Amino acid sequence: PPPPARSAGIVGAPFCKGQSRGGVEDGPERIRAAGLQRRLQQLGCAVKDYGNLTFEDMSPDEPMGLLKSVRAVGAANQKLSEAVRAVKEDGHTAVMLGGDHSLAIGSIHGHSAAVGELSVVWVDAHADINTPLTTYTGNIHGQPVSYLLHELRSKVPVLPNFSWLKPCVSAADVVFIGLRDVDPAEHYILKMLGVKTFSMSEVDQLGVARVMEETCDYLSARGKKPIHLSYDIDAIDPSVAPATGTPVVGGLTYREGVYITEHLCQTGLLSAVDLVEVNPLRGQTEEDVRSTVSTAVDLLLGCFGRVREGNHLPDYRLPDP
Ligand code: EXY
Ligand code: MN
Ligand code: MN
Ligand code: MN
Repeated sequence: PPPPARSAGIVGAPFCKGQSRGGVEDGPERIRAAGLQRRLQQLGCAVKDYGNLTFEDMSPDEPMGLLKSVRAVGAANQKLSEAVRAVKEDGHTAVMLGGDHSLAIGSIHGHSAAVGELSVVWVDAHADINTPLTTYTGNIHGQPVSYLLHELRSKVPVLPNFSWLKPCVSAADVVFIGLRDVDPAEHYILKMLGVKTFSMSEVDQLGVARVMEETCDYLSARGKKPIHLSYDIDAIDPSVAPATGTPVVGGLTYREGVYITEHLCQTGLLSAVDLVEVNPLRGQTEEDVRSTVSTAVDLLLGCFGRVREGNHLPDYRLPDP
């Protein structure tokens, strides 16, 4: 049967202050320039592009201990949360183009504000579950999950420009895929909360098809909730997606990465997608950037029904001679 009609509501979030490398704010424009909208439409997907958010300069934004750019990250995510909520209320599958992964705070919060309880699939080399007190880099892109989880509420202080944020996700509704660079405190938290994880070891052991079957079985056992896919491009191996701020060897192949999106699409529950950490300035060559951006686009297309056997629109007719 043809896939159900879908519509994508795209929000660009050109924001980089959850980490310290410039360039990641150019992700949304590069991904759009690679033809995202046209290629989604070729799949029969309706597209509304809400454009890019603009973020005010928050300076002075003095570090709080190690934590960097707290006020900017808080304000940006508050704005993003409202934007994603509006996209969901308009009836679209939300697509948030980052920007760095601190933006998952606002994206997931806004998604949840619109639809209620969520399942979250976090595809990343990293667990991004440091708290403001366990981080040793001070980069908030390594912390968003801790801000979102009910279970960590007492471990995350209320920070400036974050008073709007209430935890909205349960640890049992989250699955991580692709982990291979996890800090000791993060590992402790994952074990303490019993979070479901498929590190690269499990991807090797089980294969991606079984990882996805188990992911969806695990999540649906708690009820079929709308799925939020938060896809960090650094989950993909740096040989394929090198233009990112914190590359880690030993990642997902292109095929494994795309398979994850195809499988989640087929659940019919995919309700919002983040595509983050594409940093055009981190490529060594233009080919590095092209390969990274093109992979990002293909991951998004997989979320909206692209299958590798090919697609045609339902009204396609063969031309008569
Ligand atoms: N765990 C390290 C930190 O907390 O800074 C590295 C985090 C990298 C996060 C990237 C976006 O996924
Ligand atoms: Mn720039
Ligand atoms: Mn991440
Ligand atoms: Mn990462």
